[in-house]
Amino acid sequence: MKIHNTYELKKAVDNAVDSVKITDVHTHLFTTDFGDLLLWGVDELVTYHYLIAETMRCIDMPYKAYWNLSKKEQADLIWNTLFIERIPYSEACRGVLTVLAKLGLDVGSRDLNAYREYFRNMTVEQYIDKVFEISGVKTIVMTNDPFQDDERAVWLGNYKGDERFKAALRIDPLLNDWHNHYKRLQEWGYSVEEALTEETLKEIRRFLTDWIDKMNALYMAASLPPNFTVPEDSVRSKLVEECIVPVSREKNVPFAMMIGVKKLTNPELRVAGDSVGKGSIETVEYLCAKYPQNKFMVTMLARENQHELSVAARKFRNLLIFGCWWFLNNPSLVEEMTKMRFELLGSSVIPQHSDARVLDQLIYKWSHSRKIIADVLFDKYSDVLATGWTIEDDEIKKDVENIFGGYFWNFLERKF
Ligand code: FIX
Ligand code: ZN
Repeated sequence: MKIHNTYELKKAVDNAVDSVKITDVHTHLFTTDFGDLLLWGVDELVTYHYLIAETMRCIDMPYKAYWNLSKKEQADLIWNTLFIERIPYSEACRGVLTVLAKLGLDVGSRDLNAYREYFRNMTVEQYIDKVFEISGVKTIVMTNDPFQDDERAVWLGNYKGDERFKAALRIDPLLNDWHNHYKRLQEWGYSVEEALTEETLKEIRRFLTDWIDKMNALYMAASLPPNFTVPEDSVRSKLVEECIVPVSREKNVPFAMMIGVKKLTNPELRVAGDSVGKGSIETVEYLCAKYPQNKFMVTMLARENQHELSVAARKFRNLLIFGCWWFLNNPSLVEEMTKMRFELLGSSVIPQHSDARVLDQLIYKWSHSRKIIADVLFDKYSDVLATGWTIEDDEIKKDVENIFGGYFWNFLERKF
């Protein structure tokens, strides 16, 4: 049906965005095969590391004392500090309230114990179904690291899987800390040594191939520091060009570079202690230009990298940019980045991923992002209509399906 006015446009955009089934290309969630690695429920939600960082700003408790508290005590402390003593309007705080509201709980009661009751008789399987239904997420991509022993054991044991959960092979230890991890590959039967001999490089390629096959990984990924540079005279640069790139091309799986993390800026905050630094767009441009048959997915953590990354994506069809990552996943920056990306790239971008670490977060991260992306799309479509161009509601539906996952699946299929 042709759209005749902004009322019909708003309705068509809201219907399409509210009903689209999402592919979430980057999360830290796990199938039930992995047991406690899958975090869920209100205490995990309230002790999300974003909220730990925000709480520790407000109290003088020694970090060590916080880490010695039980999970319930940590949640009680965070709840009291950020939700009772203050109005919870940071994005991570508001997210908790959105989850509680979407679950139909009495948010106004501010009663954490009542919220805990809700989960008392819930099984994880029931809750996975509920969260996928409420959030409108159809498929999530996990972060799977063979160097994590408890996770590795499941892959080597009786992993059954769940159609809704896909795998991504995460290789930070290999790329960022080869010196301390090459012995792991030796233990696992790969004839590597610390020096990157031809034999070692061949065996690293075999390791990557084995795990892509074992996991049926959709892509390989690594979180990389602001100074990540290729080419340079370094182990990491050699591993990228001699191992990651050839295996990525041969298996036709993208290499996802997540650039700009300053690890443990405050080590006492542990998982909450990482910060951000501007990365090198020249490295992204170099890799995309030198390896046109390879596919690269890139997200950068610094706001300062966003415009040049969008311009780089204009230059290279083998570059797919994704998400408003971590410290960028706030309404003001999601709107700014989404507008810029749609204006520079049209729909050939993945505007968002959730990065959910706790299952429940799919509900709020996607509720918040859907609204912003819908508003930006409405603006863009309105501008198009204002020229006299016509738009059909089916075209809007197709465009929305594309940006909430279709373009990602299409990118995985493409061979350059
Ligand atoms: O490297 C990553 O995948 C990051 O997303 C995480 O390490 C980070 O802690 C996070 O969850 C951010 O949202
Ligand atoms: Zn992540």
